[in-house]
Amino acid sequence: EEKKRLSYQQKFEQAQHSVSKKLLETALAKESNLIASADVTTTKELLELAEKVGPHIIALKTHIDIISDFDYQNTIIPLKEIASKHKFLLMEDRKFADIGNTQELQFTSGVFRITDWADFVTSQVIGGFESLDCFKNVGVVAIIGMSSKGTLTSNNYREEALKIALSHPNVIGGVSQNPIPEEILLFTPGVNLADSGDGKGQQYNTPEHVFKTLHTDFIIVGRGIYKSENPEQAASQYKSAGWNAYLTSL
Ligand code: BMP
Repeated sequence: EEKKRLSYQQKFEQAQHSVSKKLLETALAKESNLIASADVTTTKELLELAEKVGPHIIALKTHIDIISDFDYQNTIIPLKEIASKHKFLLMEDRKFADIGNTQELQFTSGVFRITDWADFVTSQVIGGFESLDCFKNVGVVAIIGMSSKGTLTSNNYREEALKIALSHPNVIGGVSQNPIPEEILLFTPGVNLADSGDGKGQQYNTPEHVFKTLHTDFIIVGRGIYKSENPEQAASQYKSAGWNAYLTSL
């Protein structure tokens, strides 16, 4: 018989970090484990997408540095309003990958001032344990393994990366295509119901696959939603597929 996973309720009860609690609470309230990746390049597209998918998601993942007309007042302030209206969190997929001092500057300064608005951020752990100390007020999702063909995140790399992730108090979870210990949350991108790849190295799995084989907690879907003719409907479909796959894996 297959090993049972912990439920969101059980994970909520054992969670230490306020952002983990918030994510799990939101998942239970909205019956969703869907994170939409908003890889669009204008403020208008970002806000329109957030408004459409908002009711179905627990978090919106941004690559804020691809927004060509970024402006704190016109991009972040309305985005935060939409997030609070539809009750989802903001996940900035910055993938920090430097020494602690530089990451701290990248996190707090420049035009993006990520520290002022992101609920949680992604970071590589290549800079070592102390490089994560600067992310005090947010949750960190550590990049353990990548979804792309030929990634250097080998077994050995993932093992070492996990040691840092599991021991650092700022870390709430990991991004991976492999199972990770249940003490931290598992975020899995590379999820698409229609495609198996994108011709640029991305490799896709279905929600069923990642819940069954990885016991993932949250699926991250980009083009499956924002490139769809009807992103609102696509978000609703991925939400149902993800939630049903979670229930089946219990
Ligand atoms: P899409 O579903 O369109 O392939 O988008 C996937 C998103 O997840 C992108 O924003 C990408 O940066 C991110 N991502 C990924 O695809 N694989 C990883 O291993 C880590 C990621 O953050």
